[in-house]
Formats: sequence, structure tokens, C-alpha cells
Amino acid sequence: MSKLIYRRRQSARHRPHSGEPTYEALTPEELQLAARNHAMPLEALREDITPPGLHYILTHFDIPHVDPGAWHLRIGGAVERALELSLAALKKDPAISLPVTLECAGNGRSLLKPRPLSQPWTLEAVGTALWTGVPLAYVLAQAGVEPEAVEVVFTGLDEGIQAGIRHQYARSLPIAEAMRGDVVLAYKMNGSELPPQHGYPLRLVVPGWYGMTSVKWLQSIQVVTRPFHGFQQEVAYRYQHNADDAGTPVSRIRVRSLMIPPGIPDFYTRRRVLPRGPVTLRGRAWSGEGAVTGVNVGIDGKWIPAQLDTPAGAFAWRGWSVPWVADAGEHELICRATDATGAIQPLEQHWNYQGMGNNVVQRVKVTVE
Ligand SMILES: Nc1nc2c(c(=O)[nH]1)N[C@H]1C(S)=C(S)[C@@H](COP(=O)(O)O)O[C@H]1N2
Ligand SMILES: [Mo]
Repeated sequence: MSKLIYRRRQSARHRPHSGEPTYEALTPEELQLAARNHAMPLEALREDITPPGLHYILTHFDIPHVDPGAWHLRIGGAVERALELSLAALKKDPAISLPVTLECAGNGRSLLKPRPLSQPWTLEAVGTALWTGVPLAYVLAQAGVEPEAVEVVFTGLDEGIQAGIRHQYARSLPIAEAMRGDVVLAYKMNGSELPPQHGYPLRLVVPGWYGMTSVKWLQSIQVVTRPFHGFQQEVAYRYQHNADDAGTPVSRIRVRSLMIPPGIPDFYTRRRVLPRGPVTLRGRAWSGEGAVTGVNVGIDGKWIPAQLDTPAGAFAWRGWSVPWVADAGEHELICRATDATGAIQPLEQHWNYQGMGNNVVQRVKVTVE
């Protein structure tokens, strides 16, 4: 049986999520996921670095309990020397710190119609942290990667069942990506040790790739000579037309921009209200494919180019701003970013079965008094 046929049968039998897409109201299961996995409040877009606790969270199973004294990172597979490193040993290696914008591949899912049943993100599953740790390439060089290596598999301590398949959370990276100088084994977030929910004591951070790649609570790193076919690689995180489509893997972050909603919100609807007169509209834009090259803000159907701030890092979001003189009445504000590859955010949804990579523009409705 060819690999492709195997993969098709796998995905047809084991639905990546708990259920089929629906037009119905939110389910109790979606609400339960939403209460565990919180988004970033959009007002946090003001900060270059997302303050502790405001960064989004996505955890498939449970946050594992880790005894830092007993914890070791195992490195093995197609290497010259298998290693077992303690946290103290890792902290002695040369460290780097870099700001990285992480975004969940499912961001935007609940705006799709019909709605794929999984974590029901609106648009705020994003955050930017300053990650500190050892470059993965440094640790792999210590182990000595064999020439036949094709991928590196990262396994977390967390275990659970998804679509009937029991497994530890694991993802792989092609060897060329794993050897990039900016891929980090991080033990600090924003200058402090990792909070439990963000992967204590050690996590992977892969700048430019959707969040599922950045495996938390690392237990082992295995260098492999064949592509990895784990659940989170082969069944979850694919762009599929339907359940029986093998699809294509989700990898880099598609270009997106978000706006800090101006004015004040209505409690229940979160619709914005602001006084008439001058206001500066601000937000952030990012892409994992290439640098952000432009943001246009649509106000009542007219597009205005935003001014871009200096980027804080190659894979950190970039600030933008546009002045506006608000007239009394109802308005719709849109922001739309472009990156160096020429990719631009779509104005309408592009549906896919798992609700991945929906980088549709944000629309903010405001009432000017
Ligand atoms: N071990 C492990 N790593 C994981 C996950 C997980 O459930 N288990 N979730 C992934 C997903 S889908 C995302 S989007 C990011 C979220 O990282 P954060 O919670 O630190 O924001 O972690 C990734 N790493
Ligand atoms: Mo995610």
C-alpha cells in the first residue's frame, strides 16, 4: 500500500477533531476547550512583547507536572553521541534571546462557515515573547548529526487521546529547518523561567512556523532518517478539502495583521464606541513566509497605507499606525497586510476541513458619537 493511500485511510478513519464541521451554535466541548485555551486580548497589541499571562495558550492534553531536578532531555537517533542533558547543563551552554511571534494554526477557525469543530478561536490566538535558550543547532552539533538524517522529532511529556489515537504530543522538523541558527530550546520566556502552561522546563521555539511546531515540555529529540508519521504530523495540522483528503502539511505562518480596536467596548457585544475627531489606529502585522512589507487600512471601503514601525526581529510582529478623523456614524475598519513574497490577506474566508491558516482580514465595527 502506498504511503498516500495509507494516509488517506488513516485520516478518513480518525477524524483529526472531535466532530464534523457545523453551522450550529457552539458546542459544550468547544466551550470547554475555549475555557482552557485562552486568546490574547487585542489591547495587548500595544506592547512589543506580550506581558506575562496575556500570551495565548494552546494545550491539547494536560499540563504535565515536572520535577526539574529529575528532568532530563534525551537526544538520540541518527547521531554520533546520544546525550542526556539536565536543565542545569543546558543553562551552561551559550544562550540566545530573540523576540518571536507565535500564532496557532487554528486562529480564525470559528469565523469559517461551516465551523470546523475544535478549539473555536476568533482572531487572537497570537502573542510575542522574548524567548531565551540554547540554539537547537548547538545541541545537535554536540550530538553529531549523521549524514542520512532527514528530520528531527520533538516529543513532549504530555500524553492524551485525539481522534481515538493515544499518543504523546510530537512533531518533526526537516533537518534544514532544525539547523537554522534561530531555532531555540527555550528555558526562559520574557526573562523568567517558563510558566507551566508555556512548556516548563524546556520548549522548542521555531520562528516563522505556526505554533504546533514549537513543542512544549520537551522530553526527547530524535534525529530520524525517514519522515515522521506521528498523529500531529500526519493527521492533524493539514490543509484538507474534506475528511478523506490527505491534504498538505501546515507549516509557516501566513501573513496577518490585527488592529487594537479603538474607543471603548460594549460589554456583551464588544462593539466599539468612540468620540468623533482625530484618532490613531494602531496594530501589528506578521508573516512567517517573509518580512511584512505593507499594511492597508480600509475605512468604509477606502484603503489607506499604514506607516510601519521598525521591525523588532525577523519573526516578531511589526507595529503599524494610521491617523483617522472619525465622523459621526457607523463605520467598518479593516486591516490587510502584505509580505515580501507578495502574499496578501484574503478579504473572504478560504475554507478547509480542519480550519487551519485562516488569515482573513479583521473587521472592526465602530459607532462614532
Ligand atoms: N507538548 C506540546 N507542545 C505543544 C502543544 C501541546 O499541546 N503539547 N500545543 C502546540 C500548539 S497547537 C501551539 S499553537 C503552541 C502554543 O504555545 P503556547 O501555549 O505557549 O502559546 O504550542 C504547541 N506545542
Ligand atoms: Mo495551535
